Amino acid sequence: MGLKLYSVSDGPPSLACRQVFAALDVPFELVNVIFNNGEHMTDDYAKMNPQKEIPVLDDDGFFLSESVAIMQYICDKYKPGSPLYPTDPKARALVNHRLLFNLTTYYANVAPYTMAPIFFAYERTPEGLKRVHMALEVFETYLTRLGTSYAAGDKLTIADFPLINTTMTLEAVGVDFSKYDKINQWYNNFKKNHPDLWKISADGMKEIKYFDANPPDLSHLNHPIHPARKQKA
Ligand SMILES: N[C@@H](CCC(=O)N[C@@H](CS)C(=O)NCC(=O)O)C(=O)O
Repeated sequence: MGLKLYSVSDGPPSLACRQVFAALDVPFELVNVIFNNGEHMTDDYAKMNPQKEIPVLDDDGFFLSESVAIMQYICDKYKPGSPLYPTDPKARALVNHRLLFNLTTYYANVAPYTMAPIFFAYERTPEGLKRVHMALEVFETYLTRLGTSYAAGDKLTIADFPLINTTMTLEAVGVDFSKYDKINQWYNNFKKNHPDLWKISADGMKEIKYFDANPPDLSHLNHPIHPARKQKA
């Protein structure tokens, strides 16, 4: 009963949802899903989320997946009117835009370079890095044009969390993004001004760094999409 978040401890979408709970001070039960054991690939898990992805929210039997939908729902249901998800149409539109920008462009181009090669048989290619920089350029442009200290305005909003966690994966695997002044300023401000929220990302980053240095053999998952990388003997 109550509010449960099925979450993976190093997954950027899961970390973003946890940051919303923490920022709003909404109590919930954290259910740790072990990705490397394929706990998200079972038939039972598919009853909660047919996409077999983590995170999933269970609000007393109301199941919701997709981290963006989860973040929006937590705000709307548990802290309506919070500055974290403003109700003014333009302010909210900017938040929604940044959330979708992360989903479709920033994370979509960064994660295949940073995260996927850790867990599966993908390479970090120059082409992949080009895509990362294309996404960074666009994000830098948004921050420059808006000229605010947060991603969607002068205050922290739910848009910052997924963007922070995408950027964290770049730091975790050592991609140099130092030339993007606005991104660095925004990222460092978040770390400095929201240490408790940053700790959620930092703990995830520790795990990503560990797995990047010690890539796991996930061939036992028989993943339907991702090619397994066998451990070198
Ligand atoms: N669009 C989804 C993406 C969630 C996602 O990709 N989660 C990863 C873990 S970080 C996952 O569950 N992947 C399943 C798999 O690769 O088998 C969201 O934002 O919630």
